[in-house]
Amino acid sequence: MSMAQSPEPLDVDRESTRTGMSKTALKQGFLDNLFYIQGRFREVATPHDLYMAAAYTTRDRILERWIKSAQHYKSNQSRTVCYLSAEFLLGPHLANNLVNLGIVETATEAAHELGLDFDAIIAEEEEPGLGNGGLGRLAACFMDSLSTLQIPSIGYGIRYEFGIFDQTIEDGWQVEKSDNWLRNGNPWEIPRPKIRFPVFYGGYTEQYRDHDDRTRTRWVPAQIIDGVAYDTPILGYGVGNVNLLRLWKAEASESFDFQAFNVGNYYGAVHAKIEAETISKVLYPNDEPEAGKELRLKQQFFFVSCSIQDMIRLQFNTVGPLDSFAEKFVVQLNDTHPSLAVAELMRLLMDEHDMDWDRAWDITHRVFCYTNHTLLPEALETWSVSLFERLLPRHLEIVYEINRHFLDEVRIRFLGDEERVRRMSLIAEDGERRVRMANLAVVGSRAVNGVAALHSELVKTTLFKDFHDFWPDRFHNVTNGVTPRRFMVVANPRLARLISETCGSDDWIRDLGRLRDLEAHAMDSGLHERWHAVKIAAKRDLAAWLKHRTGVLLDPEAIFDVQAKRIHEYKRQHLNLLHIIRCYQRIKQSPNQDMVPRAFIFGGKAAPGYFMAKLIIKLINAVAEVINNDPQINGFIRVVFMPDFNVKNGQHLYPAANLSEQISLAGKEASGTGNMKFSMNGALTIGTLDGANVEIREEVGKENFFLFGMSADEVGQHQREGYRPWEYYARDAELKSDIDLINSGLFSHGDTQLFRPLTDRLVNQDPFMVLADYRAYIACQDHVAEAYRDHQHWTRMSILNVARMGKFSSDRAIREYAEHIWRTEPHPIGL
Ligand code: 6GP
Repeated sequence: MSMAQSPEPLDVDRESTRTGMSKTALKQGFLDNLFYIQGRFREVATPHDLYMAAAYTTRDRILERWIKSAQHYKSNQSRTVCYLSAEFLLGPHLANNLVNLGIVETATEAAHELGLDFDAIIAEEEEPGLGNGGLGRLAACFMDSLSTLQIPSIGYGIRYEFGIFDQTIEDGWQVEKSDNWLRNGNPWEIPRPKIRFPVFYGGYTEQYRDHDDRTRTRWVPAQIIDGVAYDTPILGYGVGNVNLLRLWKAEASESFDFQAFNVGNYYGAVHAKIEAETISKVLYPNDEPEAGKELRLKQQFFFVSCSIQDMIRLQFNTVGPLDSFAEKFVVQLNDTHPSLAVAELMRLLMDEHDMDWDRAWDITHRVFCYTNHTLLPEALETWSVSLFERLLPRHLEIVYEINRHFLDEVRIRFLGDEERVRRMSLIAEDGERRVRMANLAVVGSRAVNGVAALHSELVKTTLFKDFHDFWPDRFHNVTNGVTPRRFMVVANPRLARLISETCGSDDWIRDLGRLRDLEAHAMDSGLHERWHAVKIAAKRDLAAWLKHRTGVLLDPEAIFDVQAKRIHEYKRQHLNLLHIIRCYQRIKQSPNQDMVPRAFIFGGKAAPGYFMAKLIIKLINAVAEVINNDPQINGFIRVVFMPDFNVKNGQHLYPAANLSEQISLAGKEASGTGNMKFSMNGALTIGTLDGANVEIREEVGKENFFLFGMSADEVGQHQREGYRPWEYYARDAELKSDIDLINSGLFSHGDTQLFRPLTDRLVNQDPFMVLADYRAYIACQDHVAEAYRDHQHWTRMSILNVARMGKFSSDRAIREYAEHIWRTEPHPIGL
């Protein structure tokens, strides 16, 4: 090592290279990290080395705050929110952490002075895709808000070695590639090899007499696996608080079976290790999945058991005796995936910590709260009793016992109503006996909430009606929100700057209600011009990005009409497609008509086993190919499918959209959060009265929202009266001709069968009532096009959409949880 290659000492004065926020300190810190951690000097550093050095330099500054937070929380015995979630879809860390540290500009200048391309460094980061979408991304927004609101909290989940698959498009079809996100190392996590808990599976239970001669139960497992903690610091915006995301990795308790090794069975000796590690190997790629997979149940128990054991350890380390466990901790169950926690806490309190049933139950049912994220029946988890018993024999006993106590109460309240008892039971008895995880979560929790007003209402009146009759006070609504740090400041810095300049401050970033200050300027033509310029710039960026990745060139003057979310029939990407085909046919029929140019942009992954969703992707690409290459269309409308929609790529999409497609069948989308992200970035929404759309429309004003389609009530009524989609097909000539065009083979090189499963399903079954809403959707899209012609007016609506989005900050959502559900207080950590 020659001296010339070691980091050049800069004048850092008293400022530490690890904590200093000045440009000089950042530069020195960066060079030190490049040299001492990556073992590189400038001349030979790869882009990845530069990214790693930037990440460590940022992390150093977060760690200092983290230690302070941890010390404060410990000595104050702060009440702690534990957010249990099988998924955390975090998105890239670097840019977000720089924003939350408040050093974006300094860091950019520092990089510039070192001769580095900072945008390229930021783009180098591979995002941890530890979630499917909906509830996983919500968990990530909530972590950001918990820290920003200075609420002590721990996110608990699984450190999947492979996250959600990377999507590529080949010949128009989705192809899944494994997501090896840890391949190049993860600078944001800190392994804690000493924070390790045994997790049991299988075996049997037995009774024994303890030293006081009481009969007790113990679980003799067949398999023991270790869970090891990996911690990621989550920094709040502009505060000293750093909370913890603790993800568990599965390891064999002994990495080598020496017995087997000694008898010469080398492969057999490592087998146990491999088997153990499968548990945290891969995320199930199903949004709202169908239950049934043994490994998934193992995963759920794995992270739940580690997390509860960890809480008990923390309880002993801070407060002491377990009696005050429910005062120290509140556990939020993110959907039913972690609901085994109810039985696991009971087991640990009784079997390991000597409590009797009543005391253990008193603590347990005060600890848990449960959020429901879907009404779709196929997503409601149940496990066959036989599988459950084989993997978790002790938990089955506990579930039965909870059920016995619970159903006794039901019987006393509703004398003779055995039908109700049957419906409310934790065990489904019709057909194969199954454990109902949602019922377990409701019975084990003191609060249950839905994620938007309409959804929470439907939870009370349909899904959990019996439970609501029984415990009306247990049910709440907390409408979802998203973090404006990532989805405005990081994703759309131009817009953020314009808003701050217009409002005279950047307070809106921590208090999104302040966006209302924009309203006073909504008529200001100067602002209109700048607003429009910001949008056009984002559209140009996206167009360049898409051109590079797909070869399709979009016209930045066209309406950017975007639908980006998981591909699912209930979200109705195919309704959007029918409109595109309508536009195409209109141009073909009268080529000279005066139409507003549009770019239709799709993004989203389909579950690998969901045939219909994959066929929809194929159809989008097939329609794109024909329309984009038709000389008569001449680029007037364009269709493009953005491959691999994830958090990072989404950040290119939200700022560039003019129109946000939120067109699910009313009653099916619990909330949606993409709807919020688009609107915050100045897109107008075309949508049904579903999920949070209802509240978005209330906030932005009905004149600034394109509403169409049946309401949830109308959907129900129509279904009760008998829905016959073929009648719509037969009666509406345009609809018929759009569907017939798909069947004609035009989009499939003459193959008239390829899309038949899709069109047949629409005409014959149409479970998500695409045809019933078709006419209203087309009419509404015509309004959109007309409205877009008046640029001034459109821009004004766009400004008002942003100005009125305050409610949809995840800070507001977390404040509501804290006040009404968790009863937690902020613990500010000074800077
Ligand atoms: C999703 C819902 O589909 C979506 O509407 C909602 O915005 C999101 O959760 C966050 O609340 N549901 C899921 O992701 C899911 O897996 C079991 O539900």
